[in-house]
Amino acid sequence: MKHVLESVENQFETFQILNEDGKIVNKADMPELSDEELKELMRRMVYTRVLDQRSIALNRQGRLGFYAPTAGQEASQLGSHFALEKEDFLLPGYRDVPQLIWQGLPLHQAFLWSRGHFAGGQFPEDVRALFPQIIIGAQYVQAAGVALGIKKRGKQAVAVTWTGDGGTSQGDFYEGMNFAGAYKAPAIFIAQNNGFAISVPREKQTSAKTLAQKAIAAGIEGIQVDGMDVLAVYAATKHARERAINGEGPTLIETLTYRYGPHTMSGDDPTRYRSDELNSEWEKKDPLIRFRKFLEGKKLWSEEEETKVIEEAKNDIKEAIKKADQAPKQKVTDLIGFMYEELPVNLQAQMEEYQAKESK
Ligand SMILES: Cc1ncc(C[n+]2csc(CCOP(=O)(O)OP(=O)(O)O)c2C)c(N)n1
Ligand SMILES: [Mg+2]
Repeated sequence: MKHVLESVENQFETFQILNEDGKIVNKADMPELSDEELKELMRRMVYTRVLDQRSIALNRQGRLGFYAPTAGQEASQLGSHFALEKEDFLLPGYRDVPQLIWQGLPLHQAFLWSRGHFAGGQFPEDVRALFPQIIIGAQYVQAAGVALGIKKRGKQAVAVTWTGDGGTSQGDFYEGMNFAGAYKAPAIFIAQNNGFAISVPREKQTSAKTLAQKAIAAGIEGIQVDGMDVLAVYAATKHARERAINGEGPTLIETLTYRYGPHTMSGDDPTRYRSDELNSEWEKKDPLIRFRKFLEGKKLWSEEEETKVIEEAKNDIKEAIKKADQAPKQKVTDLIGFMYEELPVNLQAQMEEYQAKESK
């Protein structure tokens, strides 16, 4: 038995295209991206890094609510998202707000979502996504259902979901993949392995050598990717999307990544469970540094361009937080009205009660 396990585990190698020095190490799998697309990828990563820094600052000033930092995970989040189409359906976790922004969710709405304002969850019609899932792993089951719906309607689209390494220890993780596999539903399951579920290291969460191998039991494809390499994440997701659209079933993608900041801004202190050595080991793998080197080598990126993106991001954020501040204070009647298409009898009574109170 051990022999079988070993031989399966040893087949999972980390897929990489761009090494830490920004050099192509795998020409054969280099995705076909135009110069403009390569620059757009960099633009999005730089912008998102600024958004993270500003969100942390805004949170500390008491101007944002719940916030889960994203720095370090840009290649994993944006490389995978860049391989998708507008008609694909996104099922993100609480750390995956950047994918929603690049899918078209206005920034001020993301800020309202962070504040727990119901308007933050009312996505524009053309943003095909659920708002970020807080229940660990639950989005994997939802993604299986959405993917099956897409298949039944004969649409050329996929359902894509992101969870963390901790999410892969949940029952929902296995149920979602198994169900989607059984129906060959067009789903892409992404497990962002940032090494920790809050303070619990990945090694303590499972005996499995890789998270990607967990696909095997569901009878679906699994791949482990260097999650600090935006080109590798993009290529793996693009390939998974093609397979899904062609009726070849779902894929599990494990991205090896790291979050530089705390788990969330609600009191986590990562110095209690992560060493400076570990932090600097991962900072050397930084997705922005390596991609910047790659682009500079091709004369596609400069300091001026980067400064322009940073300024643009800062301005957008300033405007968006102003807009979020102008949102009407939420009322109990908004909350009740938003929940159901037709109000159940018990809530009708509450609605009337609060309408009367709020009109005073
Ligand atoms: C079902 C469930 N159990 C526990 C929690 C509390 N919780 C919030 S985040 C988290 C850790 C998740 O870690 P991981 O999946 O690795 O994602 P990361 O935060 O590292 O992105 C836990 C246990 C929860 N939200 N839902
Ligand atoms: Mg994690």
